[in-house]
Amino acid sequence: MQLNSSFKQSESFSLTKEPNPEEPEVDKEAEVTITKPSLPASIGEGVGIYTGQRNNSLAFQKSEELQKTLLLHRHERQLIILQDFPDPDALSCAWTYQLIAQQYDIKCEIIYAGTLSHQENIALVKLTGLPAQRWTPQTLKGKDLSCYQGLVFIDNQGTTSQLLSAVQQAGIPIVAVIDHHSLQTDIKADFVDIRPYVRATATIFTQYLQTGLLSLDSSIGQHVKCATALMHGLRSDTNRLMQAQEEDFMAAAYLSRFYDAQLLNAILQANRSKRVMDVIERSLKNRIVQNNFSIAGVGYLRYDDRDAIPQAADFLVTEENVHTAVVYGIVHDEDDELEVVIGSLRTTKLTLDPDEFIKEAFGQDSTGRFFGGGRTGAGGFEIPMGFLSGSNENSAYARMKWEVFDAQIKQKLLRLVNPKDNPIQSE
Ligand SMILES: [Mn+2]
Repeated sequence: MQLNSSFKQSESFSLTKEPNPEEPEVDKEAEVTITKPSLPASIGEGVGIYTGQRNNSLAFQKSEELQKTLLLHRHERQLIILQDFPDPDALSCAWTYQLIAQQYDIKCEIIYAGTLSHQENIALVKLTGLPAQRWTPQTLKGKDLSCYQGLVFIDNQGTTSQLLSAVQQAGIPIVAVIDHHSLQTDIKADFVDIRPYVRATATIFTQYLQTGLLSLDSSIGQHVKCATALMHGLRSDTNRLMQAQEEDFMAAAYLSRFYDAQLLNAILQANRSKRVMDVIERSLKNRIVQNNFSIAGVGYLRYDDRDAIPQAADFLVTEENVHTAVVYGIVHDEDDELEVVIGSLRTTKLTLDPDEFIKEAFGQDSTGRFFGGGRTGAGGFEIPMGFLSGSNENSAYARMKWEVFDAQIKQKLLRLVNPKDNPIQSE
């Protein structure tokens, strides 16, 4: 596993203003083989005490490492793999990587296996011309994967993509993993930049831009659109900057020089579909509130409406006396008869770690893989239904199946919400 000292360093990251004697000094003078990224004076000077030293040195070090990696992989074709249901943070960062890599004659295709289901994501892709493509596992079968020399995982570590096993079987090596979720799996890659304390991968990518990996130019339409996409990613992963920390604000400040506020507004104005509104209504109707947790099962929903689940959780967590909301449902893909239980957690409770909570609640599958995880304030889980998938033409059977999953998920959650209760007897 190639996790270097800077990753370990990041784990113990804190907002302390004291200089950390253990922090290794990055010897920039030693890097003679590559062009040193040039840091604009405005982020190096006069900007707060701790960011001045610590974060900049990590950002520099990682930018230099990434630059070296890209130099080693010049003229390649790479696949950037996003989670099955990519969000604005993932989409914008993948685009940024593509633009950075272009300078090294690396051609990247941005792919995801699921669907763009949130209305804002569809608007983002359409309005900015963001070059992401949907490749289902079927699409992959028809592709000649031998023309790709590298895989890149952005805003994920491969564990949330259906495409992972197929691309790994094709023997394509992992070139880079850039993410802000907690470490999900053992990673072997040329370049790893995982910073769980950063609120958005867009912050990491903006730092790459700031250290000179790509100089944004307001007169280039694509740069303006990409900066707008990054601003959207950053905002949406930080609950409109409300959970942003200094680094995220610094990144937003930098992007503010380039982004198109009107375009961002147009993306944010995208309306919810009626079906999404219906799922939110079901979540309101079905919710149970215990110990400041709001828990709602919403039954079956179509694959394309999957994003209604996090949106319902976003809404439920706004209720008075609720700090954490969990919403889940059975998502079905009509073509494949594939069913999976999908859930989202949202919390405003600072001491609740969504990653820990979800791993503790649902545990692991038979291969040792967790059913979900999370980042600050948010988490998600996916439980494949395997043999029980399909046959929902029989509505009594479909209802029974839902009731069993609903009861099982509630039991697992309530065990953590009310540690002393036995939820079966209490209901
Ligand atoms: Mn993210």
